[in-house]
Amino acid sequence: MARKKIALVGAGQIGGTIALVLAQKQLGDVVLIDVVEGMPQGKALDIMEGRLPLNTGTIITGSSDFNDIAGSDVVIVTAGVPRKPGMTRDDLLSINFDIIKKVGEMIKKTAPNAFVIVVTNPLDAMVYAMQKVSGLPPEKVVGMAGVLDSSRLACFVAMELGVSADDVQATVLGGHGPTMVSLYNFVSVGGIPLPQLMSKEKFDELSVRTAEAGTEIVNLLKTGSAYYSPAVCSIRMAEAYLLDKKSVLTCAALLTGQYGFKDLYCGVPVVMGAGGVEKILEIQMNDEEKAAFAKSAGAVKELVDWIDAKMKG
Ligand code: TXD
Repeated sequence: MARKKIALVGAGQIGGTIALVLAQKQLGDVVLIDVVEGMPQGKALDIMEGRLPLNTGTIITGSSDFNDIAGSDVVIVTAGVPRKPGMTRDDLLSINFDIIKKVGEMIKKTAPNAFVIVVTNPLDAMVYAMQKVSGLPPEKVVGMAGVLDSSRLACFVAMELGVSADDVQATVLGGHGPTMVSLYNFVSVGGIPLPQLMSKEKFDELSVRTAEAGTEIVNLLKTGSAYYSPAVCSIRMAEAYLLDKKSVLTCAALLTGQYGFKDLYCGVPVVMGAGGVEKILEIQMNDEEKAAFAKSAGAVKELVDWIDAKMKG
């Protein structure tokens, strides 16, 4: 079987970390692409030189030429400008839209069969733009956020209960922003429903911390945003696709009527496999959760309207 090709567009903090972990996982050869001349080449060579102790034969190359996206099986897009303290994700809208447009046009031309995972913020709007610009089937264009937001909630629950984080499953839906929706009844701790182990009041505190988790890290780092956990969450999605795992995870997917919304990317649970988003799962929420989801989707809609106007103009 031919080796898979994974293009990482954006070789900054998240892109570089993804390259290192992909080398360990040996899912395919990696090309790191960035506009900064020398940096992707340097990071690629640096990881290449660590392959003996990493026990891997993965080939990682660096490039400043978007043509090197050509023929990729998976493209993970982190290219853009990250948040600085005081900036919201939406402040990034205009700058990052221009970047996504360029990348999307190149994917359309050179890698039309790729599975595209967008990470760049504001996430739901950027993945929407990517699908429109690239013209790829919506099931092959997804946004990474729900895996991270759910992993953050699972982390906080595990810390609170003093249990192993990998025994906690959580589901966070909606847009990747302050309106994201953490679901109390959908957290399981080693198979035990969370309401049997934690009060709703305590959960609500953790849910607020989850919605603010990105900002908490931005404020600590001061020079950028989270990157280790976003990197490994992106890889979880690439792995689901490349290994046809049929993973059940939350990602930004194009809604075509599910949850009462149409032509909008928003975080929902899906089945992810070789077909990309093979199914959007519609789960039963209570009235409070439904209202919170509608509010969150409404916030995404405002950004999407901006993009639609920009694409027409
Ligand atoms: O859950 C999520 N989706 C996220 C998203 C979690 C954390 C961070 N999230 C967003 O990912 C963040 O707000 C940014 O928009 C992206 C990338 O974050 P990262 O921390 O990796 O940012 P860096 O280190 O600044 O890397 C971005 C790189 C940088 O090296 C630029 O030179 C490059 O993008 N860049 C480009 N590469 C290719 N092509 C173009 N046009 C380009 N412009 C900038």
